[in-house]
This record gives sequence, structure tokens and C-alpha cells, in this order.
Amino acid sequence: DAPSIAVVGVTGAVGQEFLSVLSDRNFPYSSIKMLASKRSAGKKFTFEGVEYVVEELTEDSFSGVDIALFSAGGGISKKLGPIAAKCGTVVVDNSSAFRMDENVPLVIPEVNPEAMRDIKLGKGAIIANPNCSTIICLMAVTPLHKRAKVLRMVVSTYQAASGAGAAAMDELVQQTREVLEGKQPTCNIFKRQYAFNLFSHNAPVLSNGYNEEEMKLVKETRKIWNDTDIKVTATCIRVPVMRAHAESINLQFENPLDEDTAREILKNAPGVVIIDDRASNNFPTPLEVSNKDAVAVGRIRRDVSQEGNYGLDIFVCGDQIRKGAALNAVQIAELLL
Ligand code: 11C
Repeated sequence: DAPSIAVVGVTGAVGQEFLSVLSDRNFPYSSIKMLASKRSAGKKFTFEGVEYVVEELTEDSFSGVDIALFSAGGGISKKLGPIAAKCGTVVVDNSSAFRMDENVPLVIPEVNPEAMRDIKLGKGAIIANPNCSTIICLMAVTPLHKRAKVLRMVVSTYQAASGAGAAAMDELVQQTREVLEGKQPTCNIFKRQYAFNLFSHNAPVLSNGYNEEEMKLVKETRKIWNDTDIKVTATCIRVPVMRAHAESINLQFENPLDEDTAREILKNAPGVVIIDDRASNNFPTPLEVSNKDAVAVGRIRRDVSQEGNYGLDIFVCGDQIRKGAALNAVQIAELLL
């Protein structure tokens, strides 16, 4: 029988994308519950020709639910994820609440599906969706890592508004209009001008000087690759782009890997497309991957600062709401079927 589903945080940017992805992929379901905070409860909308009323999310929401896709913030996940799992629901959680919990698999289906092999529908559990920057990075880097073993990875991100939610996307539009009209920009989400600007990622800065977003790249990579030795450093920047992240990634390998072989590996990598046309200076852009499933890779070149073929530079773009969040979660749910 098709599973019963719940979408937790259905009115948010990722919540809405869960629905589009479920529909695009013809995900089978017997019923679907639309859950959100009290504020949104009672709102009506149509999905796949059926009218739904948003229900208030409570501790009692999960009885009879097989799969719950959560994207309502870490606090809600922490509180209600374990309650849902106790009810027999498999929770696919988009927040950072359980990612580093050693009993919770952290999964990118193209990269480490084996991490969730013990999880079965009908037996409650939590599976964590990695951070969007980590997913987009590892989609491109893992196939290279499998061939030549990455020793060290240096990541610089250019992150879209969507990572901070629908309100941040709205504010970017509003600010752009205001700045063009010579008005003072409204700064409710980021407390500074975002339009025509960029700034260090808004996640809290830790005592080691890294912000939380950067440390997610460090820690989640280790867990997903099951490799505590992998050296990762990152600088995460918010740029005024709507919904796709870009990342510049420098790699150092244990074994040699020339750029043509790397291109060949990436050509065959699932969920990856190559846009790497040096002659016309055409490489991935956030706009062209927006609303797309695949992560685009380009600027594939030997790192001239390293001897021989032990270093590569690549540039990656991926839709933050789709592969960075909703699509990855739905692919996890597909592995359960
Ligand atoms: C961003 N990656 O782009 C963040 C948002 O751990 O799921 C998501 C934070 C997370 O701002």
C-alpha cells in the first residue's frame, strides 16, 4: 500500500517545495497531511486537484503517518521528531537538530544510501537531511573522492536568500526595489543591506572564528563520508541571489586525478551536469540551476599551486530549496519505499 505522508512546515519555502517534488516525481501516497503552526492552521490550498486545509501541528499529529517530511525549524524537529518516531513514523528531517546524532543517518541518496539501510517503513525513526551547502558540495566532490580520495577540501560559498527562508527572499525583492527608488532598505531579516551587497553568512559565529554554517560543512562531510581524517575548511558568504547556492571548491587528493578524468567521472555522476565551456566562458550560474534537480559543475581545472595531478579546482551551483532541501528529502523517502 502507498504510505501516508505528513508535510510539517507546509507553508514555508521548503514545505511548498516538498509538495512540488512529490508531485513531479509521482511519489505514491494514500493520504497527505498538511501541517504547520497555529498561525497558518485553517489556510486552504489545492494540491494535485484536491483541496487541503492546513492543520495545526501538535503532538497528536502523527498517528497513522508513515513518513513525515519536516521543515519547520530545529526547535520543532527537536520537540516533535522523537514523538513522531515513537508513533511509528519515519521522520525525514531537514533541520540541523539531529544531523550529528550518531544514531541518526545523515543521507544524500546518491552518496551514502547505505547509511539508512536499517530503517524500515512502519518502524519509527529519524533520518537527517544534510545542510544544503554540504549536499551541493558533496554531490560533485564525492565521485572524485571515490576515485582519488580527497585529503583536504577548501570551500567558499556564495549562498542564496532561500537558505534563510521565504521571508528573506521577500526581503531581497523588497530591498532591491527600495534601493532602486532611493529609499532606505527594510532590514528585518538580516539587519543590514542585502540588495547590491554580500556579507559573511548570518549563522552564529563560534569561538573558533568559524560560523555554524562553515562548521556544518566540516562536520557533516566527515559523517557522510564516514571519514574523520578528511580535512575541510570553509568560508560561507550570503549573496543577493534568490534560490541557488554556488560554491568554489579546491581539492587535494591522495592519488593523482587529471582534469580530463575528473570531467569524465563527473559526466557519469548521478544528479550532476557539467557546464564547462572555456571557449565561450560559459560555466554554472545560480539562475540556470534554479528550479532544477541537478547540481551543475564547471571550472574544472588542475590546481596550479599543487604538484602534478594532486589538486583540482571546481565551481558548483545547485538549487538550495530543491536538491539542497526538498528533493534530497523526497529521494530519501523514495529509498524507504
Ligand atoms: C543557508 N544552509 O543557506 C543554510 C540554511 O542547517 O539546515 C539551512 C540551515 C540548516 O543559510
